[in-house]
Amino acid sequence: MSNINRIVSKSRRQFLRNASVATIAATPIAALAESVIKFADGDGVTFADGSRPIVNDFPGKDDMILVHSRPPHLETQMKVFDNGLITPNENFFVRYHLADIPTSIDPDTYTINIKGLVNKQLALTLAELKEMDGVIEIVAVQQCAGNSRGYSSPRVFGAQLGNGAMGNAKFKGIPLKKVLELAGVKNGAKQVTFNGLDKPVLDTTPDFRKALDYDHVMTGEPMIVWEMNGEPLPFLNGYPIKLIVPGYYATYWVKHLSEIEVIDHIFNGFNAYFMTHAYRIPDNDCGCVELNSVPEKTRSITQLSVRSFITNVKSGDTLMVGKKTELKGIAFDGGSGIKSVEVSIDGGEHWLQTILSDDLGRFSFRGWMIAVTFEKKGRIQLMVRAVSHKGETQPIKATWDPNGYLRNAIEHTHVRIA
Ligand SMILES: Nc1nc2c(c(=O)[nH]1)N[C@H]1C(S)=C(S)[C@@H](COP(=O)(O)O)O[C@H]1N2
Ligand SMILES: [Mo]
Repeated sequence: MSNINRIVSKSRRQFLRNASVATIAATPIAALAESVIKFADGDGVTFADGSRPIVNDFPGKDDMILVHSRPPHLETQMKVFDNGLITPNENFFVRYHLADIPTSIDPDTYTINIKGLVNKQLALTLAELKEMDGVIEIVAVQQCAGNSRGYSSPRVFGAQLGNGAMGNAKFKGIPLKKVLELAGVKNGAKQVTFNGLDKPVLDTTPDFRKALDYDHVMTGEPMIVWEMNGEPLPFLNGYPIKLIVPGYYATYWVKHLSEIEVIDHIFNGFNAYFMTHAYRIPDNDCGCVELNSVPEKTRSITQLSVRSFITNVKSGDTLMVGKKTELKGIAFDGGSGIKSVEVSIDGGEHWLQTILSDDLGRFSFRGWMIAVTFEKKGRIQLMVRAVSHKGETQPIKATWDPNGYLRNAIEHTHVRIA
C-alpha cells in the first residue's frame, strides 16, 4: 500500500511543482492549478485491504483519503475527529460533482447575483456582503448525504465512502434572509435556488443547482459564509463564499455561490436534476426500503439523522484488561442537539451513560467520554448510540436504500482485550 501511495504522491508533486499552488493562500487571486484537476491517476484506487491512498498535494489540504481526483473528492481520516471537536480546514473533506471547477477567483471582483421574484436585483461584492448588518458565527456539522455509503450491504452504486465525508467547523457569514430582505421579496415566493461557479463539461450534463423552500430560508438558518474556522474558506471548500444550511445534508451547501434566484414554484427542469432526480430518499418514515428494492415514491433528502462514533479506538485495536480505559468520541444530529450518548462494552446487553463535552451549539459535533474497565480477556465489540433532544436514536441494524443515504446504524468497534 505504501508503495502505491508513494507513486501517487510523487507524480502529483511533479505536476504541482510548476504550478505553485502552495502559494494560493498568500496570493490575492486564489488560483487552482489546472494540473490538480486534470491529473487523474489513483482514481478509484482501492487496496486489497479496503484502504485507500492518502494524499497531501491538493491545495490547502493535508493527508486526505483520495476518493477521486477529477473532480476532487477527498475524505477526512477518522483520527482527525479525535483531535478536537472542530475539524481543521486542511483536513476538511471535499466533494464536487462536475469536472469544470473554477481554477482562479479574484475576491475583489467577485459578485453574487440575487434575482427572480425580488423588487431590486442585486449584484453584491464580497466587501458589500461582509459590511452588512447581522454578520454571525455558527458551529455546524457538514455531512455529505453519501457519507458511509461504502458500508451499505448489499453494496449500492455511487462513491464508496467511509465515515470521513463529514466535518464540524465554525462558519462566519450572514443569514441569507438578510440578503433577501435587502432585495425585497415579492409576494408568491415558493423556493430559492442556488448556483455556484462550477459547471458541467458537456451541455448534455445538468448543472449542479439546489433549491430550498422560501419558508426555510426565512427561518434565518441558511447562511452565506466566507469564513471557516477563522480563515477564508479553503478554495476547494467553496472559496470565496458558500451557502451553509445547518442541520441539512451538505448537498445543499452550494460552493463558490454566485447566483440566487427567488422563484414562485417548485424548482424543476433540466438544471434542477440534483433536486428532482438526485439526492432523494424513499418517501416514508424511515427513508428506507427492503433490501434490493426500489422506492415507489421519493422526496428530497433534508435533515441529518442522529449519529455517534468512537474516535479514540478503532477496530483491530488491543485494549488492556483490568485497567481503567477512556473511550471517547463524537455525536450529532440534524439540529435538535444531543441529549445523551451511551456505550456498550458487552455487545449491547448493557448501556452506560457517557459524559458529554462542552456544548458548541445544537448544530455542532458534541463530544462524549467514559472510563471503563474490561474484566475479561477476549474479543468484544464496543458500541455507541446517541439520543437527540427530539428523541431520535440509532437503529441496531442499518436501514437500506438504493443510494446508501441516511446511514446511522449503531457503530460496532471490534477490539481485543488482553
Ligand atoms: N458548487 C457546488 N457546490 C456543492 C457541490 C458541488 O458539486 N458543486 N457538492 C455538494 C455536496 S454533495 C457536498 S457533500 C458538499 C461538499 O462540500 P465541501 O467540499 O466543502 O466539503 O458540497 C456541496 N456543494
Ligand atoms: Mo455530498
